[in-house]
Amino acid sequence: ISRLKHCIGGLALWPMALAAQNPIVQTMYTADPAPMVHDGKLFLYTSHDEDASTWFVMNDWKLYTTTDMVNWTDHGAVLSYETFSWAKGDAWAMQCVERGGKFYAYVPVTMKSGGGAIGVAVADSPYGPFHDPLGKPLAQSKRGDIDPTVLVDDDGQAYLYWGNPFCYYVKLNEDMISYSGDIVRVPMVEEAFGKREGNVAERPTLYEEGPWLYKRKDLYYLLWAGGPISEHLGYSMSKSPTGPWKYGGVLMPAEGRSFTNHPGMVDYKGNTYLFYHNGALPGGGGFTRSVCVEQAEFNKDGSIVPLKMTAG
Ligand code: FUB
Repeated sequence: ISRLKHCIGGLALWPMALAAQNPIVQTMYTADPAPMVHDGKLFLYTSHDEDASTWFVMNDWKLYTTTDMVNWTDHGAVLSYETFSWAKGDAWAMQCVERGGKFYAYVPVTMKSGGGAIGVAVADSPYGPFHDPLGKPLAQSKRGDIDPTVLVDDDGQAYLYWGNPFCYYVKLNEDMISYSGDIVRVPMVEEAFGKREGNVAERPTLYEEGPWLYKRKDLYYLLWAGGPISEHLGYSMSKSPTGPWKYGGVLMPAEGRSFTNHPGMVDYKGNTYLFYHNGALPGGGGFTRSVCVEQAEFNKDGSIVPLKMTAG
C-alpha cells in the first residue's frame, strides 16, 4: 500500500487507517529513533538531520506519538543542544525514560570545551519542557561518548550504556541524574559481539555504536549498530543487565543509502517493535535519514527473528 502522508496543523497522519508505512516521518529527515511507552501511548523521540550532504548537521530532537502505529502526531522539537549551556552542538542519538512521574532525556552532545559527553535533561511531561538539572555532563569517558541508552530494571536499578568504538555502562542512582561506581568498559570479545574480519586493530568485534538496552521476560538484550563499512544491526543477549553478553547474530542487514543505522526496541499493545533508520526518503542518504519500524518476533530460545527493511 503506498499513500502519501498529509500534514494538517502539526498533525502528521495517514488518510485512512491502514498498515503503517515506512518511513514513518515523511515531512523531514529524522534518525536515531528512541521509542518509549507511557500511559497507553507510544512516544518516539528522534534526532533530526538538517539537509546536509557532507557531515551530520543535527541541532535538536523531535517527538512523534501514536496510539495505533499508523497515525503519528508531530510534536515538533522538544529538546535542543542549546538546553545544555555547556554544549555547542551535535544533537545525536538520545533516549528518554520515565521514572516516578518524571522524564529523563539522555543525550550526547559536543562540549564547548571540545569533545563529546553524555548529558541529561528532566521534564515533568514527556512533551517537555526539558531542563538541564546538572549544568554539566552526566558522564564522560576518555572518548566516544555518544548514543546513550537507559533501562530501569524491574528491581529499580537503572543502567546507562553508551559509546563508540567502545561500549561503556554505569549504574545510575535513583535520582537518575548521577551514578555510583566507576564507568565500566564492556569487554569487546568475539563471544559477545561477533568477529570482525579485516582491519581489527581497534574494533575486534562487529560492535560499532548505538547500543539499545531492552528486557524481555528474564533476558536482557543489547541491540547495536555493527560494522564494517555500512552498518547492520546486531544484538547480544544476557541473563544479567551487565553481561557477560552472548552474540545473537545479525538482526537487520545493512541496506539502502544510509551508512549508519540505529536500533530502538519497545513493547506496545502486545507486540514488539524494532525502530531503525535508513535513507529512504527522496534526497535521502547518510546525512538525510528517515526513521522506520518493523514488528519483531522471537524464537522459543529468546533469539530474535532477523528482519529486513521494508523501505530502503
Ligand atoms: O546520528 C548521528 C550518529 O549516527 C548516531 O549517534 C549514531 O548512532 C549514528 O546513527
